[in-house]
Amino acid sequence: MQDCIFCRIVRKEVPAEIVYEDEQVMVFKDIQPAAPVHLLLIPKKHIPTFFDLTEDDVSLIGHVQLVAGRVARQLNLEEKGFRLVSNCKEDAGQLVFHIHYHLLGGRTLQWPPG
Ligand code: IU
Repeated sequence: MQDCIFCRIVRKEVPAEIVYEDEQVMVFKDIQPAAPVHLLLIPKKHIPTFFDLTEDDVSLIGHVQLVAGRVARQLNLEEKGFRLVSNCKEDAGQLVFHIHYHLLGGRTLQWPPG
């Protein structure tokens, strides 16, 4: 997608603090961190929302979650843990329509969210 901001980050047309990248996934720091650790994990493939996923994307989405655990371990979050959350469409607060997971950690998080 030409105009998608996260696709532009994937293509490195827009700067981001990338902490992990492989063929399928990119992980970078959120520009407005809500916790001491606040990363965004995205599939490089442009998929707007969970409603756009197909069977072909099952292993891709599984891979994103595998990477979440690995990156969190590298950031020493294994003992205390972290939250992995994804907002889907307007009522959930999705602002960027390219599927992404927020990985939040480094402090005690409240539940339920607002
Ligand atoms: P949301 O779940 O779609 O609301 O989350 C979008 C996130 O993307 C939000 O936390 C922004 O701070 C973040 N973000 C970013 O890290 N870099 C950007 O260039 C843009 C948004 I635009």
